Amino acid sequence: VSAISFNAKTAAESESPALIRRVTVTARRLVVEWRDGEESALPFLWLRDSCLCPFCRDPRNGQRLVDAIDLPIEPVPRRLDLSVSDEIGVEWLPDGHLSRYTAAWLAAYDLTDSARARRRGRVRLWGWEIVDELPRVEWSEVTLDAAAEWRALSLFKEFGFVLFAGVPTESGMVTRVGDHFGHVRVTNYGRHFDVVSLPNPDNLAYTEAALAAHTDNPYRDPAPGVQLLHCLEADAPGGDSILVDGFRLAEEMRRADPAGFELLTRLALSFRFANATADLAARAPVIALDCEGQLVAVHFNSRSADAPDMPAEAVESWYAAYRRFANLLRAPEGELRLRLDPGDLLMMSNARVLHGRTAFDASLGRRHLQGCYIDIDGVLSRLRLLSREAGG
Ligand code: NM2
Ligand code: OGA
Ligand code: ZN
Ligand code: ZN
Repeated sequence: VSAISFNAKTAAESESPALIRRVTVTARRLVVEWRDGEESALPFLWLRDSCLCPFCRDPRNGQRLVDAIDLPIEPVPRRLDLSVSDEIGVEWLPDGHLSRYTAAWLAAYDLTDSARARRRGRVRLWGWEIVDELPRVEWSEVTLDAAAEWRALSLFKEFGFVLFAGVPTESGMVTRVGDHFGHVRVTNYGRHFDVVSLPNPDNLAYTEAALAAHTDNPYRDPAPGVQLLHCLEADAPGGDSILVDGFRLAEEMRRADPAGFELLTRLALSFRFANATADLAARAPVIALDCEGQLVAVHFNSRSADAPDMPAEAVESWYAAYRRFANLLRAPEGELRLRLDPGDLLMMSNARVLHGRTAFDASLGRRHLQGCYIDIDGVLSRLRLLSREAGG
């Protein structure tokens, strides 16, 4: 089949400048040439399967009414209709089905590398240098203004954390904030937990000891996606907070030691937490990737690491890789050091950002944080809803 090309309706024929300049049909692709000269080559099968017409999607709820397996195996356009600016109408062979695709839809779902990267969202990898430009939002603004809330969640997505300032220092407020953005996950630690120094602690978090940067609860399946920590009292000397961008250092590890990186993604570590009422165990790699090799999560918590369960012949090289990554995580240029004041609330991706604290002296003053966990899906849902309102 030779390429057939169609000139889209020109800008002069409509009010706004057209986004689509030209549409070409090749053997298996509809090629859209955009105003800026970029091209998208969209497979017929994918287009036909993505049809938005009322026979393919229920207009009441947008849910699909057809399964890809019931579609023609090799759909081919018989005719294109370009009479409406920035819309492509397709009549399909062999079944005569009619589909329409708007430029906005095609741009949003485009399959080019840049479009796919845009959909993943902007990620800003950071180190100590962001100390003067923290992703920080006043809580009072969030409660009054959807745009401020959108900004806060966009910062959370970009940096992996956001600091809310001025959250009322009331017990249980942390779960109010958690339920606002998602659904609080009840665990063996309760709906929320109090991080204070206790006489007979069942977890090292409940002491005055320093906590090296870690992710929480890797012994849980799934590990909590998001952690909230609300500072209620901070009179004790010490107890400064440390945040580390695990994704930045995982990318550095990938560059500096590809073989070590690969070991940390391929071999799982065993994590465990056991006390009188819980015995939690899960296996997870220190660095988790998705099926395309993108970072999904870092699991790093030496306090809860069980004896590694891995093939004996892999042990030495795995430890060498682990040591290298742990040293990257400890390097001062990666550490963001903050002192939380009462009313500060950190909301962190527990998959990306590691947190820790310096030791404190509870004999000289009180220190009290309250924390809870929520899942990430609720947070991202909230961000999409707010983006919808913003027309984005
Ligand atoms: N606490 C504070 O994951 C961990 O074990 C860190 C978690 C006990 C809920 C501490
Ligand atoms: C925790 C924790 C940090 C702090 O409780 O898991 O990491 O600042 N606490 O006490
Ligand atoms: Zn359809
Ligand atoms: Zn923690």
